[in-house]
Amino acid sequence: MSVPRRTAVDYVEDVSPGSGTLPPRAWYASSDAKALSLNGEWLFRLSPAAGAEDDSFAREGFDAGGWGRIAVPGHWVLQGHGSPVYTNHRYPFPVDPPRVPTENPTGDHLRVFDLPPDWPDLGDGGAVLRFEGVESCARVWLNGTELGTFKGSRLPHEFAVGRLLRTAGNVLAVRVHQWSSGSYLEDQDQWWLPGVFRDVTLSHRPVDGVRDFFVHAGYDHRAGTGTLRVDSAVPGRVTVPALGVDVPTGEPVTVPAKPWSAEVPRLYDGVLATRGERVPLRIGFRTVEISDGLLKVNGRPVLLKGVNRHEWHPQRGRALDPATMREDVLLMKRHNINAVRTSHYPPHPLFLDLCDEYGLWVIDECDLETHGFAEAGWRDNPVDDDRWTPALLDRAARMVERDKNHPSVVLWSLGNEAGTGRGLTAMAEWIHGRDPSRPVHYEGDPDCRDTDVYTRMYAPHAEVERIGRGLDGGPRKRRRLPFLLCEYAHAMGNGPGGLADYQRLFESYERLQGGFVWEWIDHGIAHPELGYAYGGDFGEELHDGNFVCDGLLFPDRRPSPGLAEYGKVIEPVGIAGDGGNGTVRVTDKYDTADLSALAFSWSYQVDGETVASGPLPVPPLAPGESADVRLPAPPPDAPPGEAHWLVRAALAADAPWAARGHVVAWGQFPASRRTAPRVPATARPRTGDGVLALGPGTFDARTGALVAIGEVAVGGLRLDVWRAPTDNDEGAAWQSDPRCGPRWRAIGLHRMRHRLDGVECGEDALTVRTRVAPAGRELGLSAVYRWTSDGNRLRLAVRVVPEGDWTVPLPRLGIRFGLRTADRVRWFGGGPGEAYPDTRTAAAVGRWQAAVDDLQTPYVRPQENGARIDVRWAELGGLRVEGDPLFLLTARRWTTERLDAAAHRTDLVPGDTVWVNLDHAHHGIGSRSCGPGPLPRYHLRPEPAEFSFVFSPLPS
Ligand code: IPT
Repeated sequence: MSVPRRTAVDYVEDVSPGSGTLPPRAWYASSDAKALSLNGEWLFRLSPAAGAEDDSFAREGFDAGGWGRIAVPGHWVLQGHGSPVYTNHRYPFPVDPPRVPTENPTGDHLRVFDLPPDWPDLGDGGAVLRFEGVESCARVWLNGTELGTFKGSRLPHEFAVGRLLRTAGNVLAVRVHQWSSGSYLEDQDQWWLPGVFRDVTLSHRPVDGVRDFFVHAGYDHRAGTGTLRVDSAVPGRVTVPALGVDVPTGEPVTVPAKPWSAEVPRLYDGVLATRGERVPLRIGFRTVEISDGLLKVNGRPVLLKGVNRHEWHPQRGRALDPATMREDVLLMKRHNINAVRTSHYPPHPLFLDLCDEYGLWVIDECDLETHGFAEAGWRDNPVDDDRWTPALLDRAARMVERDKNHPSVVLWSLGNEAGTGRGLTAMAEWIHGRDPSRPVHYEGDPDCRDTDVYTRMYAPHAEVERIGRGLDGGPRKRRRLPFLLCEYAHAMGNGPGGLADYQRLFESYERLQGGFVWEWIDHGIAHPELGYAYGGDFGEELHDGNFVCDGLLFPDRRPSPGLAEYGKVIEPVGIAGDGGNGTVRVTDKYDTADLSALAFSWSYQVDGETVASGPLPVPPLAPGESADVRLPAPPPDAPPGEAHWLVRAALAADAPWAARGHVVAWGQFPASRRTAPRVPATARPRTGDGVLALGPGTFDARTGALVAIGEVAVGGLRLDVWRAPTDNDEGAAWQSDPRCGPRWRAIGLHRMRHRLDGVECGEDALTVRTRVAPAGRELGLSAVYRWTSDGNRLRLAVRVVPEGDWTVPLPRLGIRFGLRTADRVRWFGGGPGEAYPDTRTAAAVGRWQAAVDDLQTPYVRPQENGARIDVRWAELGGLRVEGDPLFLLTARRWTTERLDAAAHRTDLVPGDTVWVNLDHAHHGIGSRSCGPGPLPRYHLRPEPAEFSFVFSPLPS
């Protein structure tokens, strides 16, 4: 028996993109035509299935008295109706395209509105109703008449509504289905968040008003001229007062002009005027080309220092307000980021305006990902099935038509992780035809059949280097293309490590034109009990945990240490010491700008304190040029101590994105060496009363355990090799190569036992011999603690020798102990932020201080964090400790074991002890949560090691 399906819901599963919408066109923020924002509070009703409710709500006079309210733009699952779902690439429903589940949450949205009093006469022209973004499928009625349906969540859709409008009491009804055939094309790694999540606008369309238009603004770098031609569906005139331009549409004009670039984003204000409407233009002249195997803008190759940006706000999801978009752009600019890939869909159009204005190179990516088909070997992949091609072309056109007039957009991307297929080829062909001025990007096709750049994700350093050298082979076309890493350096949790090593490669091989860190911001959802929620926290039956928190910003947009590191690594000015001959080498690493916007200064620091400083005149350098700049003589009256030069490049004047004085680049290098602490072993151990005293140290005479230093109680001091595995230690489950976290746990490094082998009280030293090893294993570490003192200070030398068959690196190697109180920490060493061996570029040697609570890095899923590197000495809890060699310092109000066990920040409850780790070394961080692990040189190999600390009580 067959039951006919209800026609009302057929459109949901139909592969077509929709019906009744207007052809796509260029977006513009404003014009002199009237517009009415329909954002605000709407009436809302949620049904469990598409077609569960009839569509009578769209009719006039419908009584929505019992309905809830919802904010538009917004996602209903973030407003108390249902809950969000996070999956990385698996579809959260059975894969049977184009069918979707019967359980298809459907949100009916209702809004009654009047036209403002100054709205033009209804007979005068038409009106357009525009949706900037609705996830995933909508059906729309105005005043009881159905306008049509659409899919393509992060793409605009418009309906002509003039004939239906009335001055008062207009009833706009929008039915939104969470799942549709379109969902198969929108399998991006993110929360599934249904709703009308971008603006809804009604615009008056005057007779002879502007419709679509295409601003062509190329730049001839040889002639220094820009050529402007504005093609317009409705003819009119184009004026650009600053350039004296006043030409009809369709007619090219060449004028002397300044080019637009991400570094100097020169925009010219203009107007496109048709008989019925005036639209402001912001014109940036630039020419993008692939020539000599390089991606060039205005004749020069560019080095992309990019991030992948998903739209995210911890309360509002992908419904971003303009202030948040601006904050993203400002944060990027302040961290030297010059490029954005709009992973993996076109952003809110205002964001691109901001990129034009502040200067960012943009890869605009289409709203397309079919990654879940990888699970079944890409069988039935919609991008290789002609039935879906109209939907794909519709998406390509909606992106290109909307965004084509942004100078910041320099590449079009077909989408992400969609395999290969004829549909992608069709998209590329259409885009190349419609806009030959921009190259096409797509990562998923290793042959580069349809693309103009060769792009990869998460390639390890060695492979990137091979590509840079041109030794990667591959199809002939690909070998001639410039190379980008459209994703690399997975910023999940602590990390990413290895950024500086990638940047060195990018700067060494011209074919390597940079990359885009994955990703900009953690998609944590603000949660009353958990702090920030991630996958699984809403009871999803399939989910991918905290893989959704892998950004350079925490969900609240606080920069993580990864962003500080990235900003330092990609500085546009190289500042390097010369090994002591009194000069500093300054290199202009901008693509197009000279250094005239920057003011250089030097300072001379002794033991981390600045003792002299002054301006540093740097000759004007062109991009790529270097100069050796003479430093002043070291101040003759400088106190003795370890000295450093610090040279900074700061904004010489206010920029739109940061104030004068903002430091863009810095370099620090030694001017003299450090002298390690020397503690002659002159004090004699004294025993009595079960305790043993040595200088300021008190020990348990039987076990040799340290009890106190002076008046300061010190508990549990012992060797420590365990760290709370980071996301990068854990690695991604699908990776076949060895992942450290699971191996460490398998061996038992998190449950090491300490066997006491001997306590020897000698003439001038207390020696404690131990063996540190996990149950069930024969491998272990012999650890010998040797304590000596000069009467005032207590020196601990630790000698560690691995025993047995070690096949994994150690997580860390050092000591840990507990202090009763410690609120603030002062240290001389690397700071101010967290740093590990391969994430340490941003650490500057100096005197720093912080509250213990502020030493913690608030990773959404708690994990090892907070180390300060290259510490010479630190003071905390009434103790001073000096290291030989330098050490890493970590201090927190919970143990590493508690940190390891925590799933959310709120699981971390301070105890009454501050646990301090003084580490001789740490294993590198790497990027294994999606990419390669730490480079071999950052591995902490189990090898014999010796390190020492000098403790002394601080005067109270
Ligand atoms: C890559 C995806 O393109 C991106 O969307 C994100 O999921 C990222 O990984 C990991 O966070 S795909 C990767 C499995 C190679």
